[in-house]
Amino acid sequence: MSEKKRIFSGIQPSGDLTLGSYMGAIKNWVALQDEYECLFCIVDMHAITVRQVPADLRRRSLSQLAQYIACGLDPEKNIMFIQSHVPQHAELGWVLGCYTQFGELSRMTQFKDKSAKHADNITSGLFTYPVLMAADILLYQADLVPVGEDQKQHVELCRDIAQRFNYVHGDTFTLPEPFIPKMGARIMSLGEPTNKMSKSDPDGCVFLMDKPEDIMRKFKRAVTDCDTEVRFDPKEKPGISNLLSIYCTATGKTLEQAQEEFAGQGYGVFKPAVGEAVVELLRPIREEAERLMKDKAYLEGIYQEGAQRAQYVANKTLRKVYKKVGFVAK
Ligand code: AQP
Repeated sequence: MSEKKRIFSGIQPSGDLTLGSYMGAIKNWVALQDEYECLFCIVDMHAITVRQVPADLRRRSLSQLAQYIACGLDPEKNIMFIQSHVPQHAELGWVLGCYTQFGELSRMTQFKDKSAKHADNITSGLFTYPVLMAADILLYQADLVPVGEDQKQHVELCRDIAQRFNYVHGDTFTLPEPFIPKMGARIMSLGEPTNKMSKSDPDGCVFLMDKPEDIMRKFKRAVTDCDTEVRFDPKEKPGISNLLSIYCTATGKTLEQAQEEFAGQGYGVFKPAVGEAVVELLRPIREEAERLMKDKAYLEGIYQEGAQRAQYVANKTLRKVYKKVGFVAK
């Protein structure tokens, strides 16, 4: 690999890709791919921290790769792969778990939220998920991790684990920085604008593969407030503020420009305009992803080569780690 700084990021195929994951993460991946050496992963091992239907998980993993490419990620430039194809993730995950405190994991907001949502199936995998995520990042000595706001806490924990390991065993891991966009870092649900837009909440969520008529319907129904003013004020007007963020991220306009554009127009004009901006943003992505999904051999070639290239880098780190902790060389 070259001397460029390195990026690692991934998304779970636990549901279809959403407008939230696009605006919070993928959009930045595309913007940074020329400047950095990038690894983009489909983190299927994270997805099984909550129960999945196996056939759906398989289908979504492949479709996610097609959507990554359709969003503008160049498979020639970037290493794109499926996490379970690179066993070093699980191997480093085990070692790092021995450098992570129970108390640290108990404080993770996502664990608290997800264990409340899946109260009948709170697995140890769900609890130790951030350790596997730390392994994902540290294996590749990533400098930067472009994620949405909700993942900031996990990247900070990853730094703490790396720092602890480095302190005990000497310099081993690069300390990664989270890279969070100024606009679009936290896209909220269209049905419940005080909650994050999540793939597990299909009512409040726009999927990248949604048809234009579905997108328009979702935006026309988006929950707002009983006022009429299109103004950015997340506390008083969470629904409208969320729509403004989406509109600005989709069109590249500033909040000031957008507020001026819709001054005195009311929600009846504003909501469909946001819908149309998103339809135009997603149309080429959906069409290209549908085309790519018909070429399974092409996608297979990309994830197989990606796994090979990823393993080469991952192995170097893992060998170093195994030596440092005192394992006998093979
Ligand atoms: N609503 C969002 N706004 C901004 N960024 C978001 N991301 C996710 N939702 C939003 C970012 O996209 C990446 C997706 O990561 P993931 O799918 O691996 O994790 P997640 O955050 O658990 O996704 P969901 O949709 O919330 O899944 P479920 O419904 O299964 O709980 C990350 O970079 C994330 O920050």
